[in-house]
Amino acid sequence: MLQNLKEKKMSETHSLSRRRFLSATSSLTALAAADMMLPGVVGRAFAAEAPKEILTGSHWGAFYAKVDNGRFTSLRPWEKDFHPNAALDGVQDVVYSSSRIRYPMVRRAYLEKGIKADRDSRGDGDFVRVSWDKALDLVAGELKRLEEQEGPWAVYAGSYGWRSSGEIGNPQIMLTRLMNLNGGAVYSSSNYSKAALEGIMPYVVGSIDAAGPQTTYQSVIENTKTIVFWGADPFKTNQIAFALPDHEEYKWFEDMKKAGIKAIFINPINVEASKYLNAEWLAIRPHSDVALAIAICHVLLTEKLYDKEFIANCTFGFDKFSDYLLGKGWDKVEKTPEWAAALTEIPADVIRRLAHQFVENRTMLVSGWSCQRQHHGEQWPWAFVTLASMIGQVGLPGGGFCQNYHLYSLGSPATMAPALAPGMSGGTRKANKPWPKEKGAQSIPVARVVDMLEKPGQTYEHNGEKKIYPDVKLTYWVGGNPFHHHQDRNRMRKAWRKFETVIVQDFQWTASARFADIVLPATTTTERDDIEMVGANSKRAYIAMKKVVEPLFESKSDYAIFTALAERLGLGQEFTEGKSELDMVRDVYAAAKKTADAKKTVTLPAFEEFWEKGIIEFETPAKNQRWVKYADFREDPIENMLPTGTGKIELYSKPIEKMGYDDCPPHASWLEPLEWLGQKDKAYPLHMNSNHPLHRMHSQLNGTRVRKIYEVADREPCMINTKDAAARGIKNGDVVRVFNGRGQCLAGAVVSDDIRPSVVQLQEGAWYDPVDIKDANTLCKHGDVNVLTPDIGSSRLAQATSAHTCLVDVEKYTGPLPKVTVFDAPANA
Ligand SMILES: Nc1nc2c(c(=O)[nH]1)N[C@H]1C(S)=C(S)[C@@H](COP(=O)(O)OP(=O)(O)OC[C@H]3O[C@@H](n4cnc5c(=O)[nH]c(N)nc54)[C@H](O)[C@@H]3O)O[C@H]1N2
Ligand SMILES: Nc1nc2c(c(=O)[nH]1)N[C@H]1C(S)=C(S)[C@@H](COP(=O)(O)OP(=O)(O)OC[C@H]3O[C@@H](n4cnc5c(=O)[nH]c(N)nc54)[C@H](O)[C@@H]3O)O[C@H]1N2
Ligand SMILES: [Mo]
Repeated sequence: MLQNLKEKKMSETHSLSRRRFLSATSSLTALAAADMMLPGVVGRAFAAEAPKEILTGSHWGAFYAKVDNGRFTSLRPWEKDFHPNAALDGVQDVVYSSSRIRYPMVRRAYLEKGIKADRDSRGDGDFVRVSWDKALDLVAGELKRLEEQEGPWAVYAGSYGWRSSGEIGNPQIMLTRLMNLNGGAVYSSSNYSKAALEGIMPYVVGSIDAAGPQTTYQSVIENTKTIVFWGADPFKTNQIAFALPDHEEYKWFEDMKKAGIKAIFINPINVEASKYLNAEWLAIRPHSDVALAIAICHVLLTEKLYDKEFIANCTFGFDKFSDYLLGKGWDKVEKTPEWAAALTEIPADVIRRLAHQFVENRTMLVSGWSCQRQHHGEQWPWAFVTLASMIGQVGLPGGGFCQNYHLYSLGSPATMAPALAPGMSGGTRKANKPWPKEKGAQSIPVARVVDMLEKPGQTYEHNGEKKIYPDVKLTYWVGGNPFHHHQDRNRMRKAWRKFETVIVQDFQWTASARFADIVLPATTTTERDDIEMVGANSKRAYIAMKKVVEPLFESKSDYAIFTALAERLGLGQEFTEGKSELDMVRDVYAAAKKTADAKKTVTLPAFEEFWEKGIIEFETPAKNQRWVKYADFREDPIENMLPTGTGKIELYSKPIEKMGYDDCPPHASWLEPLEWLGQKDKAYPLHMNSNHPLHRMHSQLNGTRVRKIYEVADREPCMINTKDAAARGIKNGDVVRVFNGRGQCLAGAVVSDDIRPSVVQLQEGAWYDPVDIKDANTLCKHGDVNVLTPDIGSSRLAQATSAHTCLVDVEKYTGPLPKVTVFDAPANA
C-alpha cells in the first residue's frame, strides 16, 4: 500500500501522469545540479574527507544527509519512516537555493533616511549589503530607542510562523525572551490554524481538545463501523509535523481498509484518502457544514434516536439547543433536513440516512480544521461536538469525536519516553516602565495584526473583553512569512506602512523579507545543532539533529543573531546564561533523562552516548495501545468532571450568553457567513478553497525542485471543475486570472472532477510576486491566494482568521505572460 500511496501521491490531484512525473524528476535533478553551481555557493569546510551520512530531521521527516567535502549533496529518508514525504528533497535545495539570503541587507531608503524613509517603496527590491555590525547596530539602536522614548507597546513581536523543527531552534521564543529582557513588547495569542476552535472549546469541553493524545488508532480499527472525515484531508496534512513526523497514520489507513470500516468524506474535494478507502464522497457546499450537523441533530431529536442517558448525565443545556432545533430558538427556524438540503446541497434523504447510520453502529466523527478557519468558525467545532454528544458514543472505544487525527498522528499510541521541552523560555517582562491600560493590549489575537495597524488606540472585542489596539512602530518577524499567511494582501500592504521599521530574519527571500527594511540572514536547520522527537505524541525516538554543514555565506543561527543583539543591549549574559546551542541541547536531554530516571519509565544513556549514536528509539507498551479519550468522564462524570463551568459538555454556555455577541450565540447555531455560494446577491460565482498545500508546508520549500512536481505553467495550480472550466473556455494547463474585489493573481489551471462545481482551489503558501508594487490592486504573477481572501475575524469571541470565506471568479488569461521572478534574489543580494 505504501508503494501505492507513493504512486498516488505522484499522480494525484494535479493529474500528473507517471511519465510526466519522471520527466519532471529528471529535469529536477538537472535543476538541482544547476543550483549547486551558483557562483559563491560553496561549503566552508573544504578539507578532503570521505563522504558521510548524518541522521537529522525536518518538518517533512527524519533523514540522512550525505555530506561530501563540506557540501550537503543528497539525502535519503530514515529507514524507519515507512511513508517518506515526496517533498523531502526540497530540504536539501533550500540550503543552496537561489533565493537564499546570503548577507545582512538594508533597504537603501532606510539606510539613508532611517525611520523617515519613504515606506511606499518597500518591496521594490532595492537593498544594500551591509556588515553584520552595521545591521545589528541598526536593530539594537531602534529597539533601545523605542523602549526608552516610547515604550514596549511600540514594538510588535507577535511574530508567528512555522519556523523549523527542533527544540533549540525556536526563534520566536528567543525573540520573546530578548524583548522581555529589554522591557517587553506586544505579542500575539493563538494561531492561524485553529483559533476559532481554541476560542470555543474551553467553554464546551473545558480544554482545547484538538491537542494531546486522542483515542488510539487501534481502538478505531477494532470497534468503529463508520468513520466520517469532515473537512479533513488526513493523507495530506499528516505528511508534515512540528516535531519530526512519525507518519504512522498511513499504516492506520491500511488497517482501516482491511477492517472494512465504512468511510464518509464530507468535503468539496474528493481527496486521496477518500479514494483509498473507497469512501462515500459528500461534496458539500463550502461553509454549510454547521447546517448539515444541526439537521442531523434534528433527525436524532425528532425521531427520538439520540442517547438520552448520555445527554442527561454528561451534557448541559440540551433543552435550549432542542428548542433551537424545533424552531423555538432565537431565529424561529426549524432545522429540518429539507432546510439543510437547501443550504448544503446534500439531499434531505441522505441527511436522514446519516442520522440513522451514525446511531446504529459505532461511529467516529473526525474533523479537520478548515470548517473553523471561516467566518463564524466557532460554530463548527461546537455543532460537531453537539452532534457527537447526541449520538452518545463519546468515551466509548472507537466512538465519539476527534478533532485531530489529521496532524501529528495523535492517534498513535505513546511510548513511555518523556516529551522533550524547548531549550529556552521566553521569560516574563522586565517592567522597566509600567504599561498603562490606554497604551493598549499586551497581546492581540494573532490574525488581527492588520486591524491593529489600521486602528491604533481603538477598542476591539475579544472573548468577552474590550481591549485597545496598541500604537506599534516596529516589527521584528522571525520564523514566519506574514506576506503569505495573512489575508487580504493589498489591504495588508497598505497597512504595513504604519511600521516605521520592519525587521525580517529568515534564510530565504520570501515576500516578507522583500517588504522589510532590515533583513538578517539566518541559517537553515541543517547548519546548526538541535534535538527533536519523532512523533509529537508517539515519541517513537529522539534524534540528535547534528549540524550537517557550516553556515553558508554570512548566515548565522537565530541563537547567534539574538545573542549578538542581546550583547548590544547589555543583556548578553541574561539572554544566554552563558550557554551555547549545544549546551542547551544537552540541557533538554538532561531534563528528559531526569524525568525518565525518576519515573523509571525508559532508560536513557548518557548524553555523549546518545549524541554519538544520533538516535534513541523507544518501544510502545501494550497498555497504551487502546487508550480512549473521555472514557473516564463517561464512566463517572461527577468524579471525572470536565473543567467547564458545569463539569459537563456544554451544549449551551452561560458565560457566552453573558457576552451577548450576535456573531457568537450561546449554543451551536447556523449563521450565514460573509461570503458563500448560498448568498442571495453574491458578487462572485465561485468559492475559493484555500486549503493547505499537498507538496509544501505553507510557503516552505516553494523555491525548490518540489515546485516542478505540481506547478502548472510555472505558477501555482488552480483546480477547477470540468463544467466551470468549459463554461469559461479554460483547458488544463491554461494560465488563468483569479480575481475578486480585493485582488487578483495568475495561476495554472488544473481541470478536474475531483472538485465539485462552483468551487475552485488555490492552496495557501505560493510566494507572493506582485507585478507593480505601486499599484494598489497589482496582479500577483505566481498565485498567492491571500491576495483574494478577506481579513475579518471569525467573531468577537475568537477573532480567528476567516481565510476560507472567499468568493472569486476565474477567467482564461490571454495577456502577455509576466515571468515569475520571486525565486530570484533581489538585484544586489
Ligand atoms: N488563505 C489561507 N491562508 C492561510 C491558511 C489557509 O488555510 N488559507 N492557513 C494558515 C495557517 S493554519 C498557518 S499555520 C499559516 C502558516 O504561515 P507561516 O507559518 O508563516 O508559513 P511558513 O511558510 O511555514 O513560514 C515559515 C517561515 O519561517 C522560515 N524559517 C524556517 N525555519 C527557520 C529558522 O530556523 N529560522 C528563521 N529565522 N526562519 C525560519 C521559512 O523560511 C519561512 O519563511 O498560514 C495561514 N494562512
Ligand atoms: N502537506 C501539508 N500538511 C499540513 C500543512 C501544510 O501546509 N502542508 N499545514 C499544517 C497546518 S499549520 C495546519 S493548521 C493543518 C491544517 O489542517 P486542515 O485545516 O484540516 O487542512 P486544510 O487542507 O486547510 O483543509 C482540510 C480539508 O477541508 C476541506 N474544506 C475546505 N473548506 C471546506 C468546507 O467548507 N467544508 C468542508 N466540509 N470541507 C472543507 C478542504 O478541501 C481540505 O481537503 O495542516 C497541517 N498539515
Ligand atoms: Mo496552521
